Amino acid sequence: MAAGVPLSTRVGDIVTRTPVLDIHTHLYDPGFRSLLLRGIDDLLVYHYLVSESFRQMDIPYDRFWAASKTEQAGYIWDALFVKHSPVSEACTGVLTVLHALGMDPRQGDLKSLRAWFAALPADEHVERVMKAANVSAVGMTNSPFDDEERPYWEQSIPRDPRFFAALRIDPLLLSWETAVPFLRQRGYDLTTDRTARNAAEVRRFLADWTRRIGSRYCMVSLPPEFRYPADTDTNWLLDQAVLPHCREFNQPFALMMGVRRAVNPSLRMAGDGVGRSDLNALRDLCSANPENRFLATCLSRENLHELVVLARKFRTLHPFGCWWFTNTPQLVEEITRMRLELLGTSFTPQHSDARVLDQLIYKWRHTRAVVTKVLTDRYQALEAAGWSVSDSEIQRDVTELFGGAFDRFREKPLQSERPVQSLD
Ligand code: RAT
Ligand code: ZN
Repeated sequence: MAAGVPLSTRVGDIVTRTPVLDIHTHLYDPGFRSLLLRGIDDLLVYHYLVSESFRQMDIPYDRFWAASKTEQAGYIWDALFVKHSPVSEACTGVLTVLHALGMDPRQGDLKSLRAWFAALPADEHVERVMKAANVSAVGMTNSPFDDEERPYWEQSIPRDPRFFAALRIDPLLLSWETAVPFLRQRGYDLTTDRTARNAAEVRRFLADWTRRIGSRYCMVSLPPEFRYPADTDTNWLLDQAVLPHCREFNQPFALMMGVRRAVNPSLRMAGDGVGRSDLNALRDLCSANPENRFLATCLSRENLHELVVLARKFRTLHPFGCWWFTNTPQLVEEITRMRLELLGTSFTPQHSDARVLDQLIYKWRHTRAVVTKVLTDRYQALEAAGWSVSDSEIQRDVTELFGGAFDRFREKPLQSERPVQSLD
């Protein structure tokens, strides 16, 4: 880049140009047809906006849920965009999307926005959004327990290689008693007893699904009450089935810690909350399983400093993302700054958690703005210490943050991290 170009511009250009590998979303590849959510109505009925809109509406929960998606979108638009200024992060996100796609929501109404999206075929829509978001690959969340999703895997559908699979196993680890009949119905011969034979059947299930979907990692979200070690089905399943499975397939196990499900069930998917986790569990998981690799993110802001310190102690632990309630510019800045200052570039700053295709645009534009700001500050600190960074070094670092570090971590050959015995 030409001499005299400000550091922030150099960093900003590289951050904007570098494609990102989005390691965790709830998107589906277009082959999954109606499971791929897209367009204005899906953007508006996003559960982040549902919970915000109820704060501004008097409509009873039941009436809202009985309404069609179009009507629900109308209620939310009216409450959050017409009657109030859309200043929250999730609202601003909708506007970032529309603006990037060339629409002015102040001109016209929801009807004309709907017509614009309706004219866009899914494949073209995917191309357009991935280009605008500059996303090269998208990690899906794939649950064999999901009755809508499973049939797609059971027939072979044409796959878009940019969408990769991740095996999600919350029901297995968190509701063993109901997971067992589900597995039995599908040909796995097991009971709820904690026996070696049952663990072997769970491993067979995990192996079958890992192969069937081509999963790149295995994943769970955990409540704040999660403890390890503990005398629970969850712990038994982890020790006897899930962690051995991840070792066998040389794949990381991803933990999303601190979600308190159904705090307000009337809000349905928007009703989940947050609780502070006990990260001693993660520490003990890492130290008791030195041949496993762990990806981890926490929902509680209070846990995120501890997570970074733990990652300094265990190179088998890779922090990722600013998840859900921490995905606001202020918190993304704080968390990313802290991670860079304590870990250098050996982490993945963000995943989008997009549920609607178009959200890739706003989630990544907003993240890129923060990453530019924070990286520029760190490079300025280097300059003050007499070390000036070249564009190729900036590029190397951004590539690392936008998927490179994740890929290297994921593909690391299995090796023992057993503590070295002391000689005395
Ligand atoms: O961020 C979200 O959309 C949440 O609803 C959750 O799905 C969370 O990301 C999860 O993966 O459990
Ligand atoms: Zn998620």
